[in-house]
Amino acid sequence: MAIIKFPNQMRWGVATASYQIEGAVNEGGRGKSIWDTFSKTPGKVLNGDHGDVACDSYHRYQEDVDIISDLGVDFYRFSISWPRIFPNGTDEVSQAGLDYYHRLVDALLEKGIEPMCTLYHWDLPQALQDKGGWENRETIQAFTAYAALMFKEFKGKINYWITFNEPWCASFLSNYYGKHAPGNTDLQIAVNVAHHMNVAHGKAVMALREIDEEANIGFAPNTEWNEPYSNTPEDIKACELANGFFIDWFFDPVFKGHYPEAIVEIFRKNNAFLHLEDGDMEIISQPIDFLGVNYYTGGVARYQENAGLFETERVDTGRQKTDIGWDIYPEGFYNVLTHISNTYGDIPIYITENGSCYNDEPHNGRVVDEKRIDYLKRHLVALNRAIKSGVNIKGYIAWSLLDNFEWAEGYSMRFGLVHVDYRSLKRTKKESFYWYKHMLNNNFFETN
Ligand code: JSK
Repeated sequence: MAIIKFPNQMRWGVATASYQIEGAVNEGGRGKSIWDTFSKTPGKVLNGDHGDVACDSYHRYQEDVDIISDLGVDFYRFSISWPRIFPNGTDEVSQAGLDYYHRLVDALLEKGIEPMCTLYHWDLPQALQDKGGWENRETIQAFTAYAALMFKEFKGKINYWITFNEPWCASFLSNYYGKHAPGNTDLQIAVNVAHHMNVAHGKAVMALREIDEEANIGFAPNTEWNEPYSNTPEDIKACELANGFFIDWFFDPVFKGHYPEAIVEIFRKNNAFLHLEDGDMEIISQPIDFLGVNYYTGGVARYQENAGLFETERVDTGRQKTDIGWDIYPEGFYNVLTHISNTYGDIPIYITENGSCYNDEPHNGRVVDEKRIDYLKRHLVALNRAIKSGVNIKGYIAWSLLDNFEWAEGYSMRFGLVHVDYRSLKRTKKESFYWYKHMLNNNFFETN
């Protein structure tokens, strides 16, 4: 047994995203997003699930804010649905959409909860997709206008902004692997999309500097950690590339002002090329205030000829998995954080997502999700080790407040600290909710 104690300044939170929880897709003048289209396309989402109702947080936000307040966190990380604000992506603004987020943010502030707001958590207005979406450089300008409006509207209320959540998912998973909206399977499109999102990120940072000198801004890439199966140069290189696809590809442009040559070379071999315009890299590499890190999983990997873009394959070493099939790999969390700190310097880091999928159901009003508590503890130990090693960790935000629409997995995969019954929409706090509440009340916990 050991006592794991966090610094007193450490801040804690819980996260959600608009399309995953809000529902009310036809209310308040909201326009369609690419996830409305994708989820209604047969075969794209498990069981034909979609976000029409989701957790109904559009109507139940006050109940959700009360739950967050009871949890006792400092931060609530949520996202704004771009098509609630600009139903057609650009031009006319929906006042009802703005009003909804003002009600939510005011309810948070009323309870002393700091809002952390993500601008792009994957729900692009369908009207923009109809004009090419993120493949089209005009979307950069549309995003900048949307971001600037949000900065003006919420100045003094929202002091933490995240431009893009998991740009790897929004570019490669969505446009090369075809698993998320809009569902393309073309590496050139994915590379263009990734680059345009990076430019849009930089433009939004520049807009914030003009509008609000007090507020902080960052982005939240998703990370994985692949540990080489052996110490052969082939396995080591394969893992560097696999990790670099998530980390270097998205971090180097922002922190170093260039793309990583090894990965550019692999794309080139696959006939996908970077198209840069003058000034793009200066825009992308604007200084940011903090980095968000999302981490869920990792594992052991090795070189395998012709295995995907990076000729890398995961090896099942018999580790435990969560219910979504992802390896539980807390050492990878420690390795990602120390690697980022060593490579990119002392930037303040918020863990913007970490959590686990376990599909426990209520029995007599209780959801006994001991495995989620165990996952949390093991990742908080890894986080604590990273802090002790000098990584500049400012906060930890658990994914997720609620069970919700888990994208291509629909409602079948539950990540919440709070259970949602999708028929009655009743919320039930899980044992992990009470564990987290108790832990952050104390700022320490005991391992067992
Ligand atoms: C969870 C990553 C944001 C928040 C959470 C899903 C994810 C994923 C999911 C990779 C992936 C699937 C599957 C198949 C093919 C490529 C959300 N985070 N979340 N984060 N990441 N194979 N390649 N070798 O809901 O909204 O890939 O991959």
